Amino acid sequence: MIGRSEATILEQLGIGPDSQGGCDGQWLDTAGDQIESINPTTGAVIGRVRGCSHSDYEAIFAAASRRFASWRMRPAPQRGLLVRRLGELLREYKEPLGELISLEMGKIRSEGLGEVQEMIDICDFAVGLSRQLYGLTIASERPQHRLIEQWHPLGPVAIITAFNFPMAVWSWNAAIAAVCGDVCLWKPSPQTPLCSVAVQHLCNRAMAEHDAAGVFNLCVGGSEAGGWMCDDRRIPLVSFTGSIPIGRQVAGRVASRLGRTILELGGNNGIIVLDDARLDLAVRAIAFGAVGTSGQRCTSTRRVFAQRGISGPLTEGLIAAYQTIEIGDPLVDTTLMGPLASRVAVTAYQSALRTAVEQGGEILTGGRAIDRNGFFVAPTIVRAPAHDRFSIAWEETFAPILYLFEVDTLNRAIADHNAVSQGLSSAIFTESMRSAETFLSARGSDCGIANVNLGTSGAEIGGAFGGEKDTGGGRESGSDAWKGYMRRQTCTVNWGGDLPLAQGIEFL
Ligand code: UN1
Repeated sequence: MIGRSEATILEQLGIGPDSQGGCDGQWLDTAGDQIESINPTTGAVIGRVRGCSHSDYEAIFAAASRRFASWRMRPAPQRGLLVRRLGELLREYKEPLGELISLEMGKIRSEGLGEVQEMIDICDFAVGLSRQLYGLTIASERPQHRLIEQWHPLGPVAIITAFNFPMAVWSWNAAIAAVCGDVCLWKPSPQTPLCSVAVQHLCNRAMAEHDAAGVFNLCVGGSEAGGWMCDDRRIPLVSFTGSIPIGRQVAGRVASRLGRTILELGGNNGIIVLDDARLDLAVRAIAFGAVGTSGQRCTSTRRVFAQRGISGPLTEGLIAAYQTIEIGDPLVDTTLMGPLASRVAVTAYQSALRTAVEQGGEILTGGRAIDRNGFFVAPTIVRAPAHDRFSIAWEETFAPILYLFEVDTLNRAIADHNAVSQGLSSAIFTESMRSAETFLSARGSDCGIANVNLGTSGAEIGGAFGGEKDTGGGRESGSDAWKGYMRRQTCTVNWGGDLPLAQGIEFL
């Protein structure tokens, strides 16, 4: 089946050929640079968005900050109602939103819909959370004293997102921040401005119905706009998703004014497959991890460490699976792999493969750009020499390139797996409890995510999402990641008639 037309999708979402990229509940007449949205499947322009100037940014900030003054005092379960409404709207518009993601970013339709589902899920999670922002009561050492910990809203939060999850990354931050009592300023990737405009339209409706204009704000722009947020002392938290080099700059700039960051940067995710693994599961998981989203998830599988006994059948199984992958228009139902996001990404793919071959890698399947409109490449498997002599595999190339290593032991596999600078997601395939638990133990995977008998990508929103080392250490989404969006206050109340000092100190 062929997907609906570009015009139908845009019309359903209320997006015209020219949009404004600044909004605080009302669309601003923005005066920044015009950003073109390109369809990576065709290379053609989908629409244009006018970015924000510095004075647009100031106007949006002012509205957000005015809203914060009242929003922080609204009871959290009532703040949850705004997010509940947003979740309802996302359900209603799931199809066109998912299809817009495919149009503007290139991921296949079912993954686009899956991305919107992640937004719906995080809204549900945040609504529940709005009644569970618990603090602790701690035993005080002093008589007739009560010692408690409570959590307060932090302030205006900047959310800077990447092209590969052009809607969901925002939601993992914004839904949680909103119930925590923060207001949000979103700077999306300039590669996917229409996705942000579409989501903001829905935010506007939810905010209008809940007297909450200024909670979700949009500020489309390039790196300059991100810089305004990083350097703005009025913004206590910058949540940044993107590359390690830019993340380093963000971390430095925000830290120099002693602000907080939540960083979700690059991954270089590996899967260990031991001789006793279920081959069928491993093949499917690796294929989805390496080829899904055309290898452009930060959780994409990039390295496989196969034990010697299973390496042959695994390699054959993967090559066979790759032959069945249909590449093409991401809105066509049978397509399993769409284009890369840009021409630059195609060049990076080609250059990584050149280096891989120079360093002794052998291309087993794929290995070339596809000659057609748009930014298409063939998914590629490279048989790699020893990990420590193959430095191209230490880098994250945002493309469907999989490096296969052969290892003798679990210990060798873990050592090689952990030898890279990134630490986002990891997995092992084995039927042995001891091997699986070793991988999950303190001497096992050093990543923020470690899975057994499933792949590296496709995490659920209920867990905390993020990674260690150069991945940046931030956690978003579920579990107790909400604490990153609030300020903790320790309060001691003396309800007695005396003034005992802690640590038994006598004074006056
Ligand atoms: C990303 O690629 O930036 O675990 C996030 C996953 C998705 C999130 C990916 N839930 O693959």
